[in-house]
Order: sequence, then C-alpha cells, then structure tokens
Amino acid sequence: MTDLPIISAFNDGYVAEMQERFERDPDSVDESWRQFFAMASQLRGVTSPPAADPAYLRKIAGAAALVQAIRQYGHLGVQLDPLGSPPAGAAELKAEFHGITEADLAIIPGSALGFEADATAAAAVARLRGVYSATIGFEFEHIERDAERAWFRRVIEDGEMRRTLTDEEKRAVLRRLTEVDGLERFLARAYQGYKRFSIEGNDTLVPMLEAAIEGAAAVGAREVVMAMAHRGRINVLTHVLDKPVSAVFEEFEGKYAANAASDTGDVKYHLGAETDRERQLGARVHVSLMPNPSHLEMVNPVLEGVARAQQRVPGTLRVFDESSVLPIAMHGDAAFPGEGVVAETFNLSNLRGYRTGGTLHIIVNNQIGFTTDPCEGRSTHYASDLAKGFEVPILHVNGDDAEACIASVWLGLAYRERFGKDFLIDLVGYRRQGHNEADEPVYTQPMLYAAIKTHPTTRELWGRRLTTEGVIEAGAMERLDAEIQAEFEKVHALVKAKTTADAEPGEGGASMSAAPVTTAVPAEQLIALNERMLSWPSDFHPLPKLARVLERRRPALAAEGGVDWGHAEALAWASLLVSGTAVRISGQDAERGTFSHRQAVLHDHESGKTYTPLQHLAEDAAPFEIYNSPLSEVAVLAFEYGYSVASRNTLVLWEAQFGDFANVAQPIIDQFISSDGAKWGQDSGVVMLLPHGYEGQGPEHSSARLERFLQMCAENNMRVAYPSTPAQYFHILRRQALSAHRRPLVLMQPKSLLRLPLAASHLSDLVSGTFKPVIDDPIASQNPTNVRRLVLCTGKIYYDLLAGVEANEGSTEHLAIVRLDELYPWPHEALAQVLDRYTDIDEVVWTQEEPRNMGAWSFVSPRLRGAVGNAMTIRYIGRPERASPAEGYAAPHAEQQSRLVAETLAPIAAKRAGVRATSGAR
Ligand SMILES: Cc1ncc(C[n+]2csc(CCOP(=O)(O)OP(=O)(O)O)c2C)c(N)n1
Repeated sequence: MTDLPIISAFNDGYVAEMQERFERDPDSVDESWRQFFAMASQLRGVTSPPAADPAYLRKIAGAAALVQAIRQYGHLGVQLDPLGSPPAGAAELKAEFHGITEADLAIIPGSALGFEADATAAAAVARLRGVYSATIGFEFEHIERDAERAWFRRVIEDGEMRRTLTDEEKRAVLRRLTEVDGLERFLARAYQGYKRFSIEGNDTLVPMLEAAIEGAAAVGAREVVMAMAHRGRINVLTHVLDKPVSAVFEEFEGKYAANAASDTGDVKYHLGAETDRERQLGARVHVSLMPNPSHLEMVNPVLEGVARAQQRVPGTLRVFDESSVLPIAMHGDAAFPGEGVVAETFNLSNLRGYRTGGTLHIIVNNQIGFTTDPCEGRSTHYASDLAKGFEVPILHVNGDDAEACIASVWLGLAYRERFGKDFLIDLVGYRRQGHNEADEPVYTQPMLYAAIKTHPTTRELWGRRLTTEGVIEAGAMERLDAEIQAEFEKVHALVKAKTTADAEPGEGGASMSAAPVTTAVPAEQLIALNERMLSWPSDFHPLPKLARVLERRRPALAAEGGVDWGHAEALAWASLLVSGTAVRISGQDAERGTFSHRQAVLHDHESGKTYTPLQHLAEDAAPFEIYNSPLSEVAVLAFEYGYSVASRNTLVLWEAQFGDFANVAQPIIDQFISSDGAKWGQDSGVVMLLPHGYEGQGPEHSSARLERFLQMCAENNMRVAYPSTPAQYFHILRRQALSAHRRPLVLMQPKSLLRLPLAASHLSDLVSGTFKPVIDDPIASQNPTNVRRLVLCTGKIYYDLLAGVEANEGSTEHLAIVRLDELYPWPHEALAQVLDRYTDIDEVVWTQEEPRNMGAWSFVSPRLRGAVGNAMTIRYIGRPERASPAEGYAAPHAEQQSRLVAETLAPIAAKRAGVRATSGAR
C-alpha cells in the first residue's frame, strides 16, 4: 500500500522521514519516492544549483507525490458517466495539493522522477493524466503484492494494453452495436410492453464479451463459461450464444417450449445456452451461459464450481488447467454490493479447493437498481468497492467508449494470464428503458430519464465517430441499420406465420427407477482398501492417539465387526475411487470431520506435514479431493452443486457443520438443487450431508430441517434419506455415485450414532445387499402376528426406541419398529411389503423426535394414510408443535425424549375389534 499521507504541502521533515524510511527499507516507500531518492543520491555529488537546492528538491518531492496521486486517484478524474455527470475528482490530482505549481513541473526533468523518455516532469504528468484520468479509471494500488502493482504501472503507462482497433474491427463493432440495439428496438415495436430487460445503455457489453471469448481462446482457452442476470440476457443469448433470432421471437409469441426436458420450464430471460464459436484461426471455443434464477448473484459460486470442474484436463482427471476455461461473471450494480454471496464467492477465488485461475467480472452498471438510486443502494463510492477488499484490480469504463471497453477486457485477460486471479470491469452505462419494459421510470427518476431521452445511443455515437474518422462513409450507418431491421422483419414474419410450436411438451419428472446398481463390494477388496487406508510412509508420524483410533478399523472388518460411520464412508469412497469415480467433498472442518469421525487427512505430529490415505490407494485410482471450506454455506454449497453439474464422474459432497446451517444456503436449495431439472433440464448428483438428531444440543444444533426438504420433493427431483446404519450409508453413497440417473441426495447424518456400537455394521453388510429404503424389525418380523402396534420412524430415534425395548425386556412383543431410511422417493413398494406382513395390528404409530410441525410427520402422514387405508388408526408421537426446533436445556430435552419413547413402547390399549391393516389403498 502507499505510504504517502494526505498532506497539503511537503516540508523538509517529511522528506527527511521518507528518506530515512527509504534508507532502512527501499520497499517501504512508494515507487515514485524510490526513484526520487535514487535520483537525489546521484545529484549529491553535483554542486551546481539547482540540484543541491533544498527548495528544488522539495519541488521534485512534490512532483513525485503528484505522480503517485495520479496513479492512485486518477480514476476519480475520469468521465465515466455517459450521461455526463461530472467525475468526483480528488484534491490530490492537482499540483498545488503537493506544494508545487504546474509551472514548477516544467523545470524538473522527467528523469528526476524516473521517466527517462519524458523531457520534463510536466510532460510526464500530462502523459500520466492521459492514461489514468482519461477514458479508463484504474484501481490497482490496493493490491498487496508489489509485483502486481508494478505490472499494472508498466502496462498502463507504456500503453501496452492500448492497441487501437483496426478499421475492420471498428466496423465489426458498429455492426454488433447495430444488431444489439436493433434487436431491442425491433422487440420494442413487435412486442410492446413485454418484459425483456433491455440491454440498451450498456450495449457495449456484447462486443466486450466477444473480445473476451476471442482473447481467452487466443491464449488457449477451450471453454468460456458465463453467468449473468436478467439485464441484457436476451441480447447476449442471441449475439454471443448464437441463439437464433427466430427462437427469441417464438418465445415472445409463447410458442416455444424452451426446454423439452422439463415440465414447467422458466421465463426466457433465465434460460441458459451454449454454442461452439469458430475462431479466426479456425480453432473452436465452446461458450456457455448458465441458466439463472431470479435470485440475483446466486449463480456466481455455481459458475465457479462449473468452471473448476471443467478445468480438469479431460481424460486424466488429475490436473487442473486453469487457462483452459475462462469464467465470466456479470453483475448488476445494485446487486453486486448488496448481495452477500458476492463477497463469499470472491473469498473462494484464491483458495486451493475452489480457485479457477481468475474470473472476469463485469458489473453491468446502469446506475440504478429497479427504482433505487446508488445513494440508497450502497455505502460506497463505486458499485465495485467490495472487490477491493479481495485485492481484485478494478477498471471503470464509460460504456459509450467501445474502444476503451474492449481495451479493458484485453487488460483483464492479460492480468488473468499473468497472475491467475480475478479481475473486475465496472462498465458504466445507463438504462434507457424502465426496469422492465412495462415499467415507468419517470415516476421515480424524472430528471435522469429526461437526460436519457436526449442522449444518443452507443451505436449512434460510435457510428458518428467512425464517420468522422472516415472509417465508414456518410450514410453507411443508416444503411446497416435498415439492412439489419429488414432481416429481423423477415424472420419475424416467418415465425408469425407458424401456428404451432415445433417443440413437444416435456416429459415431466424423470423416473428414479433407473437400472439398479451393484453397491456391494467383495470382502477381499474392502479389506485390501482398508489396509491401504491404514498405511502411511514410514517417515510419517500421525499422532499416536489418532493412529490407535484408526487401527481399530482393522479388527472392525474381522469377525467381531464394528464398522462405524466414518469407516463406512471411507470404505465407500475408497471403493469408488479405485473403480474410477472421483470423490470431492468440502465443508467446514470436513477434513477431520466436525465430530472427529472422519480423519481423512492425517497430520504428522513432528513436521506438521499432511498425508491423505485416500489419495494413495492405487496408481490409477480416480482423484480424491477434500477441503476444509471457508465459513460459508451459500457459496460453498453452490460451488459444489456447480461442480457436480459439470462433472458426471465425480461424487460431489457438501457437508454442513450442523444440518440447519443449510438454511443459510436456502436459495441454492430452492432455486437450483430442487428445481433445476424442472426449470432448465439441468441435473446434478450433489450430496448434502446434514447432521441431524435431538441430543440436547439446543435449537440450532439439532435439526437439519428435514421438513423443508421433504416439502420440496416432487417429480423425483431429489432423494431424501436418513440412513440408520453405517452399511446403509455405505450403500447409498455408492448408489448415488454409480446410478445413471443423477439427482441430488439429501442425507440426514448422525452425530451421537457415529460411533454407537449398537448402530455399527458388519463387513458382511457391505459385501452383500444394497440400500434398503425400509428396514423391517428384525425380531418382530419373525412373529408378525404377535404385533399389535406398528411403529414407523426414521433415523436416530430408532436407537432411543431400541434402548427402551432393551430396558423393558419382555414387555414389547406387541411392537414392531420399522425404519424408513429413505423418505423420498416415498418407498411405496417396500413399505407395502412390510405392512402386508403385519396382519394383526391395531394401530400404526409414527414416532419422531422433532416437533409435530417439523420433521417428517406432515410429509409422512398423508402417505401413511394412503398406505394403510382409512380404517386404521395412525398416531403421532413426538414433540408438540413448537416455534423453535429443540429445547435449550438438557433436562427438558431428556424429559421429552423419554416421554416419546415411553409413549411409543406403552402397553397396547384395549384391542378394538375388526380393524386390521391393509396395504391395498395406496
Ligand atoms: C435476491 C434478489 N433480491 C431482489 C430481487 C428483485 N430484483 C430484481 S432486479 C432488481 C434490481 C437489480 O438492480 P441491478 O443489480 O442494478 O440490475 P439491473 O436490473 O439494474 O440491471 C431487484 C431488486 C431479485 N431478483 N433477487
């Protein structure tokens, strides 16, 4: 960071202090001071004035400070607003602020400031003002690494980035701008009042994206993946993603079933698209735009996950090639500073597990958010200021200056290539229409809209400039426009003439009944994998205490058994890795596991080095990635979701520290995980691991809000399960990874059960069988006719009931306790088989530990009724309706738990005649 304080004039004391600092550590003072002192030391031997004159040296110091101020604050002098509102300016940009005059600059040689090519400081300052306070505002002095700051100074001041466009390129930009604004004008005429979230006012976005695609491909990218909100999306789809104009018109006509794979679809300004773009030299680059929900900015971390997955080198799965995929994220100027997910996503950008080698961010800044002015929408000067905290370089550019806009993209790409980090362009334009085209902006911004009305379009300004420069002849701009409008007219007439949609309606929710997969693994293989996971290099020293704990995994596979949750998980992953499925998991403290049950990454207690046995199973095993995530839910879950969308052969898991923290990621669950298939035909196999269970840990550490997930289930959109044994967990993980039908899996996870001997599995449970959605009572099912009360439950409460049964030895023959380990898809068949077995029951009981308005009850209740018919009694046993999920104190918690166990196990009331279960009425 700069060392120059804001002072009104330099005095000798200040210069002396700077000199002292310079002599102690040259890097502790700014570059201009370094040059100044270097020059001063050369002059020390020179006796003739004015070099030895302190007043003269002060002027040089002032000039050096001015130079630094221009570099740092020059952006505040740039005319950024196309509508003409003046730049903020900064006192430091004037010579007088630094105790000198402009005239003084003329008597100082440029070399005194380190500018050998400039005859005088005046020439140097004029040149710097010409780059730092002209058409692009640069902000890079907040970057911590001086190598990056020096790079920026060099490329900006030497003009390396400012290649002027050739005449041909200028004409191509004019054509694009004419198509861009022509499409909006055409749609405005043909579909008056329809929402299209017009791009007008930020038209230059389209040529910028084209420059970015071309530029990325030129340095080897094979893929450009983009995300953006509603604004300008139709234009970007048409002109960057090559979506046919006819398809756009068909959507406006309401004729086009945009996505035949889904039932319900989405509005046209949320849809994604992809295309192959032919490059100038014949190479191809694949370009895609992510589908996007209305929830602004939520797509950003999804984009990063997709990009990261795509950066794996195809075929090898081993290496990431960050230059091969460029992510581009577009933002609104109100949404960018407003939505916290933006910051969370930036925070991922330089982390080992999440980096993508730099995202190009563009704020499509129309200086308004719906009806909200910037002064109401943010506490910072620029819309982009948040990014400064993440040391992202920022360029501000006037959207009417197409050349500067394109040059900004080139600089961004060069920076990414050089430093592999994020870059941001604040494209300052305006919004020619209302928020949407049915919206009247004059109600709230009368003055602004009066100014917009008289402001020529970007196309007109660019066309006039090219005419003046002689790049096009007079009248050419108008002829081009007429030609493009005529083309739209022709296509539109054809679309109008069609009477029915071409596309067939979608099939609706896909069935989950894809071919069953083998999830059992031969014993020899599991034992061998177990050994691999228990071995580490001879010079690696895990903590002896931990080594002893892990060693128990050896006898666990022997006759006495005892496979716990962490062990079953490791075996499931290991078996997948050696058969070619990659595994990636992240979450808070995921490497060790919140409850110390995973220990996937070992730490040498002598050297601190780490060793991850799952990464050393076999030469040709697929990669295993595990990362402790930052303290974020929304961005991390979204990232993992995105990764799973793009990587079909990776089992991708996100783990919440406690299940209900997932509610901070609710938009990702609502807008992506549960509904992506129905809206966009997008699929994902992401797994959410959500610790859940009532153990007296209070309102926030008990419930993963199972009810919310179940409420969202329909059309086979996802799976929701609460496995009750390590073996069930093993099988469901493997099924998820190997199943051809990909949908997200929401898993309630245990806490106290993680090592509960009663819950442990046996090797034989892993080498045969598969995941069972329903587990019958192993004892009661031997004598089903004794059973009067059929208790159904899911998850951890089973073990509380089991403990109760054991404690009440001999008095519970009237009970069968059946577990529903998978709740969605609702296990019709498996449950029916169980119900058919118990022909003499009087009642069905659903026992849960959650309050009545939470947990699975409201989901289960109507389905149970369907399964047992109207004549059967169905009872609820659990906590009463509650505002908060669980008790804060241990005593009331224990009281509730024992009450619901006691009620469930209570002796049966007097038997009612003639009422028997039937599974017929499902
Ligand atoms: C998370 C979220 N909150 C609120 C909205 C409603 N909304 C849609 S657009 C908009 C204004 C966005 O302004 P800006 O980010 O500047 O983009 P612009 O529409 O101006 O391009 C608002 C408030 C939304 N879509 N998503």
